[in-house]
Amino acid sequence: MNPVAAADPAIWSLIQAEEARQREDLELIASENYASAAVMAAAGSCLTNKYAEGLPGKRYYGGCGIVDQVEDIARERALALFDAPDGNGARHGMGVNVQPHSGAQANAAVYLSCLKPGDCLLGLDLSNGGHLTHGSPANSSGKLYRAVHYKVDSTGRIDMNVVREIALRERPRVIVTGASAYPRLWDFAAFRSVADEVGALLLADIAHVAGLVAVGLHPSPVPHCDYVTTTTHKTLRGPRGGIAMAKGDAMKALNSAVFPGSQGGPLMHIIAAKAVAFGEALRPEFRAYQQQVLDNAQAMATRLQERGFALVSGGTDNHLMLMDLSDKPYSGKDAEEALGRAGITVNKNTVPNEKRSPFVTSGIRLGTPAMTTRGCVTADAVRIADLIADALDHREDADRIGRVKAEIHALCAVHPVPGLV
Ligand code: DSN
Repeated sequence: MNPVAAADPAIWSLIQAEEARQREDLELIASENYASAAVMAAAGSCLTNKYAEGLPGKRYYGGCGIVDQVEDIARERALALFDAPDGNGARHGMGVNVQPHSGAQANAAVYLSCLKPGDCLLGLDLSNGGHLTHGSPANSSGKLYRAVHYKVDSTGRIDMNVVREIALRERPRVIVTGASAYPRLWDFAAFRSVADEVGALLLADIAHVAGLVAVGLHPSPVPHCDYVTTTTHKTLRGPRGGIAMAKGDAMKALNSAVFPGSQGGPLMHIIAAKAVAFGEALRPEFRAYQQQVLDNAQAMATRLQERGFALVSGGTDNHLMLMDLSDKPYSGKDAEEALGRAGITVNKNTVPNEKRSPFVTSGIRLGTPAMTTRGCVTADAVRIADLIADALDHREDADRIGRVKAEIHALCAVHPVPGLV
């Protein structure tokens, strides 16, 4: 019997219910994925019992000899993934801290390491696809620092001339690249040139595209940026968590900003799970997986547009797309709810020039990382796009929604989640 089942039937039954939901329904939230059984086992290991404040070889606790080796392996693998993007083995001099509990913690640590309260930070506007930690007034990044924002243009893309104009006017200390809902590639070299012109530091938050960056299917920020942060659980397919990288001497201040600056003891069980995930990402199969993520996103985007749905920027270059429902008689919230009834999990999302509140919105965000992990290929992606269109076009028709749900559940049964079998 599972020990949780024996000790705590209430929690066990909820874990079982959530596992059934993950198995049976189709997960299209762009920031979610299914970690492998090995990653989950490491996250559930006895390493949760160990305190290890400090860094390997420089801890404030005894008994850290073994977890030191775990953290060293995690750091080496992270740098093997991200610090040598040119394909010739040459490193760019990045260091890495694998202790941030999340992407938000990683970003907060970077800011703490290089900004003073009141310094200016320039990032992508939240309602245009940016992230809370890129200077939203609701987040410490927008409360402690003077945050200013760039937006996408009328085509849904970032216009570097506008970014440059804002940077010349505002003189930010840090320019932040990266997003939660931007379907196009980032031109890190162009951002570097703007940063150099105004004397700013450059941070790339690659939380969404990290898996694509790791295998060379998205340009790498490493040659151009002073700092790179990412979560480990999205396209990278590891445990929930973050890492923070800095070039050269900046790593020392970043390490101090993680601990003791903003965190206490590291989660050694999660660091072990990160190491396992990085090991998986270094294997050739991971590149094939990321290519399929892209192929599925292309197939889905094309079919949705054929079915009359507008996508922000007219398509996608990465793992996600943003459906703009402004021309439809229903909101993003309505669409999320209708797709939920059909067994398809998505999130409502603001679109550029949003007229509705963030709790209602005029868009939904779709991503292919999780469905690709369960083995869906482009023919499945086209069919899923048709089922999404059917569910939205007939969202008040319970029979039609029921038929979509039955087909989605059949598709998911044919493609079981590898970590849950
Ligand atoms: N990064 C956000 C997302 O993309 O869902 C969560 O903070």
